[in-house]
Amino acid sequence: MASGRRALPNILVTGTPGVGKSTLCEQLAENTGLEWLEVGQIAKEFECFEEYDEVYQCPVLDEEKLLDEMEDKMSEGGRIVDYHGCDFFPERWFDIVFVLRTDNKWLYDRLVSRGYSGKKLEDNIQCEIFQTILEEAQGAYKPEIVHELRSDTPAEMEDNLEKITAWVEQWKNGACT
Ligand code: DAT
Repeated sequence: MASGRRALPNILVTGTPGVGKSTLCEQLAENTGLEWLEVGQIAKEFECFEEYDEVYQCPVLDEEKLLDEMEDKMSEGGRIVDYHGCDFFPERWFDIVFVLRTDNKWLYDRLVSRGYSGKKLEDNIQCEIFQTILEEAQGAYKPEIVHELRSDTPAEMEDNLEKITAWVEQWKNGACT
């Protein structure tokens, strides 16, 4: 067992919008008792925004302010974080990183039903085609803690949930390094 290991792990779930991060995290928090930190909610609550991006129709995140707001909880451990980017978080925060991946034939419909259109829709589809977030995660964290998971179907979502829940249980029992 590594020295200085947290009693409860911190987990990052990342991937293109629509791949299933929040659906997975909500159930994972329920299964494991870990606290799910919704980055979007924290950003809103503490007003961690700089300006408004007209093209993407969303406010631009003030990353430094957000990280300051999250630091105490992340240092404690036992948190699940989901976000569609991952390289601005401190590497030391996470014990394991999951990158959810979805085939575009599914992702397109999910994003359209969320109201995405035009450039925002196309850019997010391209982001998934070019596996941008996977490469971002692989560049920001040690390869052995980065895991790519398919999230095309409800069965795959269930399987991912079971595997991650089992991993957390092992950690709680001191079996992971
Ligand atoms: P994200 O948080 O990555 O933006 P989400 O959890 O909000 O994604 O999911 C977007 C939509 O897609 C939501 O209606 C649930 C559905 N979905 C997510 N993962 C799925 C999967 N593996 N199989 C079927 N539907 C899925």
